Amino acid sequence: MKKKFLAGVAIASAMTLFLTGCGSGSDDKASGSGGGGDVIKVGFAQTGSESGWRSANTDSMKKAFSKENGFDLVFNAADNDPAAQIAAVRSFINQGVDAIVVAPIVEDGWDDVFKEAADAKIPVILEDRTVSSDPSLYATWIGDNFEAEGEAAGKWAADNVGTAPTKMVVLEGTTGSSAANDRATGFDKAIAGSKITKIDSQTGDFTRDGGKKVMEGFLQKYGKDGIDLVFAHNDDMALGAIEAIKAAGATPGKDIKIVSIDGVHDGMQALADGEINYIVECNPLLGDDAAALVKKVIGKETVEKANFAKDGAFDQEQAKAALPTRAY
Ligand code: GZL
Repeated sequence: MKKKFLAGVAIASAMTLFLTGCGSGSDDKASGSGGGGDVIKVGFAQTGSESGWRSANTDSMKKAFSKENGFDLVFNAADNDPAAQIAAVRSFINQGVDAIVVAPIVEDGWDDVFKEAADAKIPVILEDRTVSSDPSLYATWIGDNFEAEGEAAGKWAADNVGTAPTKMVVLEGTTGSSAANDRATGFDKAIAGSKITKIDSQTGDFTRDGGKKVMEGFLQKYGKDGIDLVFAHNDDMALGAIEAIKAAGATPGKDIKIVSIDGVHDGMQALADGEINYIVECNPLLGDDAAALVKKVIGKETVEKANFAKDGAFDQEQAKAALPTRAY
């Protein structure tokens, strides 16, 4: 995780404890709608529908923020457009929701609209990615440890491929997103000292089509014999890269090895089929925990500033064993 984010967490936790104890903005909301079993109106600003991970995350959130669970959900998917996502949050403020949940597409640019939410006494809860704003501007965050995911992927690459000179290309996630930034940080730390050389790196925006197009460009530039390893920031881009590698007459997972992050069904299937070599999981099923956090914040209970989901990792044999019972 970003050092600033974690540093802020330490400071803000104390502030959170203080604010919650002394009545944060949500108290006013709690005395109105949302407290004491009333329906809680929540605006959820989702990134869009860019990947299999995102679909699983949206399903999890919609199931958790249901009428049966005491919520009235206003959902917006911003089609991976940061300006549209900020506009959606502003719209939630104008609608007078009780709480706002955001899966921020990018880290920067949130200060103003979060301050508007604070002025309207509407708590902001972050889900999935993080932001560079001061932690005092949001009540809490729940998600996965992206830097640890990158480090686990890099350690696998260093231990299993980087023992011999290795030419690697990287398919980066959305530019400016904490998931892309932190995975890159963790991975680069883990491969330091190995024989892996990063020869190129470009964003595929977390989409299958983006990964395919960027990989096609790398193959044109370096040739199928000029690339030994692909690090994909998510499975969807890895799946696009597989299509490009096959079209170039090479065998993914053998001629060109692939390490990826997410663990979505199609990625795990490709891993089990030997077309991907290793996947570090990023759990998208955050809905129940996010809903519980919203209820705590509305009810002025003390919450941790950072709440981490648990992630696993899989090689090809482990994927075969896990596939039949995977929840997504
Ligand atoms: C990670 C999430 C990323 C996934 C991608 O928590 O933000 O965004 O890794 C998704 O698949 O598009």
